Amino acid sequence: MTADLFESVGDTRPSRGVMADGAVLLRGFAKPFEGELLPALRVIVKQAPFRHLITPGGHRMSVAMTNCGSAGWVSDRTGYRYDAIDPESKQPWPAMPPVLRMLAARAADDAGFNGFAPEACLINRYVPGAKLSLHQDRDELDFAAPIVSVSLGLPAIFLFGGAKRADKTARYRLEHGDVVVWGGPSRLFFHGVAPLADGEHPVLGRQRINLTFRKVR
Ligand code: MD6
Ligand code: FE
Repeated sequence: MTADLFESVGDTRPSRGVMADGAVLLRGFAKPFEGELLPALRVIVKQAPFRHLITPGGHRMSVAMTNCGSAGWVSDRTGYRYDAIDPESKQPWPAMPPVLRMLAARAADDAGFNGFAPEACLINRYVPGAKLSLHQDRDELDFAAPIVSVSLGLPAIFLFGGAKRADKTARYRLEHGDVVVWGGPSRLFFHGVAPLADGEHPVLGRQRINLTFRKVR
């Protein structure tokens, strides 16, 4: 039922909705930052190109990833971890641009999490068909801090469950500029992204970019 409140119907979308205790959807929150955000992302991706990581189980992820900030999320045969060094370039990840830091902090603030200072920004790139299986975000040391998630480009269906993997999932359509702030009681809830539907976004073309900001330490 709740999910229906956030379906995109013309321009009647509410600007804000509660997905669960601790999880808030801020429609279009990133739009005012777009002009600075997209050029900043292009610079990062030039320095640290998208790559398909291998899971500990040996599967190649369909989502391509990179990072900026003082730590980046990586996966390989040995497991998941945060690393200050990009394993491809052997260099530190690109610094987090002030516009990204500010967007994340303002969104968190708006959702009631004051003083959010992310160390890592994981940048995910989906092409049509790419998906993210149901998972929990639990590689961070500090679960008191929220995660701020920014969606850009093609819309995606975000699957949002509960504390147990088997819990029923709600579906939210996340569009260009939408921000989800997620913490507190739902910080460890299972979630994923359904296979991306094909389409052409006027600004980003045939892809979806998602940024997740995390406090790691
Ligand atoms: C995505 N997001 O939207 C993947 N995790 O592409 C996530 O896995 C995620 O959006 C934790 C909190 C918010 C998220
Ligand atoms: Fe996640």
